[in-house]
Amino acid sequence: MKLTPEQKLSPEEILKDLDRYRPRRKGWTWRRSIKDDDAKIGPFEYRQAAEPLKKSIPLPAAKSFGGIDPHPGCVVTSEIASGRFEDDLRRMRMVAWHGADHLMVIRTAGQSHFDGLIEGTPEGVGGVPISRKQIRATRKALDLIEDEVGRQLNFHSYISGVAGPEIAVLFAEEGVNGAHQDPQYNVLYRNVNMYRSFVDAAVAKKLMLSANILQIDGAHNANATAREAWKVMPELLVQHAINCRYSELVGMPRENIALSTVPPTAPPAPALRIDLPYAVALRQLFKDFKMRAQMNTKYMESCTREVTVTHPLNLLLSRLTSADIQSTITPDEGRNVPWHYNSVHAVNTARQALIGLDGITDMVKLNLEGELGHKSRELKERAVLFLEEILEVGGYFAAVDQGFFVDSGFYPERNGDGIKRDPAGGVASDSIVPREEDYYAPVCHHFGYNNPPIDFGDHSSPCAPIDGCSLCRPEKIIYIDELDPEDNVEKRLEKSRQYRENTFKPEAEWAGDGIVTMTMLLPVSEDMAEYGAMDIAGRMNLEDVEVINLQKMHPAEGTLVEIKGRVGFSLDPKNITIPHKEAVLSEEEIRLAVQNRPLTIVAGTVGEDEHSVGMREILDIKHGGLEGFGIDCHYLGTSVPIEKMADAAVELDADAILISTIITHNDAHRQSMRKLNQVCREKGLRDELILVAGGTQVTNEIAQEEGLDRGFGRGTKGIDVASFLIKKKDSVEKNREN
Ligand code: Z97
Repeated sequence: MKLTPEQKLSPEEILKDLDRYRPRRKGWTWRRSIKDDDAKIGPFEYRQAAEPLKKSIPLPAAKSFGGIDPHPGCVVTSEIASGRFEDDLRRMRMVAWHGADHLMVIRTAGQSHFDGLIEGTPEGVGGVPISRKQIRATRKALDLIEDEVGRQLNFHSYISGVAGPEIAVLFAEEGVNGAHQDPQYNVLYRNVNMYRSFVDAAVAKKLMLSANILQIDGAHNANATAREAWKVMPELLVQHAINCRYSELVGMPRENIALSTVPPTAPPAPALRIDLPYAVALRQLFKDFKMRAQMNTKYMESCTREVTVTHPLNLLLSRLTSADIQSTITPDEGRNVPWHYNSVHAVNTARQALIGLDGITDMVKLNLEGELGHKSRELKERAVLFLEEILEVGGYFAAVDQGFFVDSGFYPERNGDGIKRDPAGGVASDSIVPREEDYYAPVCHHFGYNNPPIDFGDHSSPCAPIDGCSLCRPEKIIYIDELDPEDNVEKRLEKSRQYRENTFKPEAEWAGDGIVTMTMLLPVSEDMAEYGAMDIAGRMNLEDVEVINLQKMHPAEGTLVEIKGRVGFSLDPKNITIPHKEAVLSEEEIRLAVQNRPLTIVAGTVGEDEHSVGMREILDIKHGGLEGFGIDCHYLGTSVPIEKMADAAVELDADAILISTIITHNDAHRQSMRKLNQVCREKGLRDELILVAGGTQVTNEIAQEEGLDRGFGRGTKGIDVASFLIKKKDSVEKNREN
C-alpha cells in the first residue's frame, strides 16, 4: 500500500489486515541536519536546517524565493486531539506535509483514571482513547506517511495512571516512539499512591528503554496548575531533576530523556526577562539531556493573534537555548478548538520562526555577565535549596505529604497552597506488596528483583522458559478487535463514508462534521454582539452555533465576534463546475523567455477613460507588473486615441498593444476593441501584433468577439498578462515559420 498525493488516506485500507501488522521499526528518530554543500537551499545557506522533505507544502512566502522549503534542524511536534483516531490520521498527514515529525496523540481526557488497558476504538473526549487497535492503525498510517514525505515520523502518547506499565508494554510492542512518563504527574495530578507511582515508573521506564522510546517528563504541569505560575520556576527545576535522576537510576541514558520545558510567563509580563534566565538555568543544569520546548498555554485566551505573538517569543527562547524538540499546540489549546487547520498553522508558525532565526546564536551571544547570569544562578540556587529541604524533611515522599509541590510561592517563600498527598492514601494504595524471595516474571524487560526458577546463564532471558515473551516473539501478542458493537471505528466510518467518497462538507476535525467559522465586526457592545452574532448565524441556517471569540474593539463602537456552526448540507462534486484555468508560466520562465526574445509593448487607456490605475498595476514593477519581467513597456497615458496606439506600436516596433477600458452602457468598450482590431488590420499590422484589452468588467469572450487576442478582467495580475504574451508570441512566430 502506498499513498499518492492526489489520493485521500483511506482509514478503511489502514484497518485491513491490522491484526497482522507489525511496526517496521522501534525507537525515536532525530532529524538529520544538513551541512556544507547540502546546507545551500535556493539562494541561501542555512546553519540549523534539516534534510528537506520529499513532499511538502512550503510556507506561503516561499513563492518569492523560488519555492524553497527549508526546515529547522529540531524535531517539530504536533499535538493532535480530535477524539477520533481515524480523523487524527488525516490530520497527521496534513501536518507532516508542513514539517511535523513528532505526532503526539493526546489521550482522552484523563485516561490515567482507567486502571487497565482498553480495547477497540471508542470515541474520545478531548483526545483519543489509547488501545492496541488505535495505536497499531496509527503507526501503520504513519509508516505510509513517512514514505510519502521522506522523513521518519515519531508517534507519541502518554504512559501514566495505574495502568502505566501495561501501557509501556503496549507501546514497546507496537512501535510507539515517544512517551510522557513522570511518576510525579500521577502523584500530584492523578492522586495515584506515591509509592505505587514510583514502582510503576521504574518498570515503565525499563520497557521504554527496551524499545528506545524517548521519554518526556511532566514538570510543565506545575506551571500550568500553580496560581502564580511564574513563581514555580525553582520547583520546575526540582521536578525535572527528580525524574531525570530516577530515570537514569533505572538505566535510561541521558539522550533518551527529554525535559518538558515551558516558558513560565507571557506578555503583558516582561516575558523574556523572566523566561530567558529560566531557560538558561535549565540548559546549564541539564546540559546532556534533551529539551522539549512547549509553548506556554496557561495564558492563552481565544484570540489567535495574541497566541501567535507569544508563540514566536517562545520560539526565540528555543533558538537561543537550542531546544531539541519544538512543540506546537498553543493556538489550539487557548481556543479549545484543536482543528486541522489550527494544527497546520501552529506547525507553520514554528517552522517559519525557527527558520527565520536560523543561525542567530552566531550573531547574538547571551550575556551571562550581567542580569541574565545573575538571575539564572539565583534560580539554580533556589532549586538546590529546595532539594536540600526535601532531604531535611525526610525525602520526596515526606515533602509531597507536606505540600511542597505546586505551591505558588517563589521558593523559599511558601503560600501554603501546594498539593498535599498522603503517603498511605491515593489510588491503588493497597496494591503494593513486597516481592517474595522466589518472585519470578517470565519477561525480558523488567525492573527489580526477578528470580527465574532455573539458571539460564548470562545470555538467556528470563522469558526463555515460556519460549519468549511478547516483546521477543511478537506473534504472541493477542490482538483484540472491537468490544463495543456500536462505539467503534467501523460504525463511524460507515456514517462518514459518503462525505469522504461521494460528497463533501466543510470540516474542522471530523469527516463530515460540517463546521464553519465566521468572523464579523458588530458595531455594538459585547453582550449585544454575542447574541447578535448568534442571531445572524441562525438566519444563515447554521446549526449548533457557538461564539468562540469575543473581543472588545471599543466599548461602544464595536466588538469582534468569531463564531462556529454547522452547515446541514453537503456538496456533490458532480454539480460543481470548475472553470478552465489557463496554465501560467512561472516568474523564472517568463524572465528567461524575455531575456532570450525581448518583448516591447505599448499600453494606454482608451476611449474617454481617465482610469489608469488598473493598467498601471499591470505594467509597474512595484506590484509584479510586466516591467519586472524585463518587458519594455511604453505607457501612453489616458484617453489615448486608437490610431495613436497603433502608430506608437509601429514606431517602437512593438510586439503587443494593451488597451484598458471600462464598460459603458453604450458599448463604447466594444467599439474601442473593434476599432483597435480594424485599424491594425488596415495598417497591415494585425498578424504581427498581439492585441489585448483589460478592465474590471472586460471578459475574454467580449475581447475575442471584437477581434482581439485576449481580454483580462478583475483580479488579473501582471504575471497572467506576461505569461499570455510569451505564449502568444511563440504561436505567432510558429505561424510565421509555417
Ligand atoms: C504536553 N501539551 O505536551 P492523562 N503524563 C504526563 C503528562 O504531562 C500528561 C499526561 C500523562 C501537553 C499535553 C499535558 N500533559 C497535556 C507526564 C499530560 C496525560 O490525561 O492523565 O491520561 O495523561 O505535555
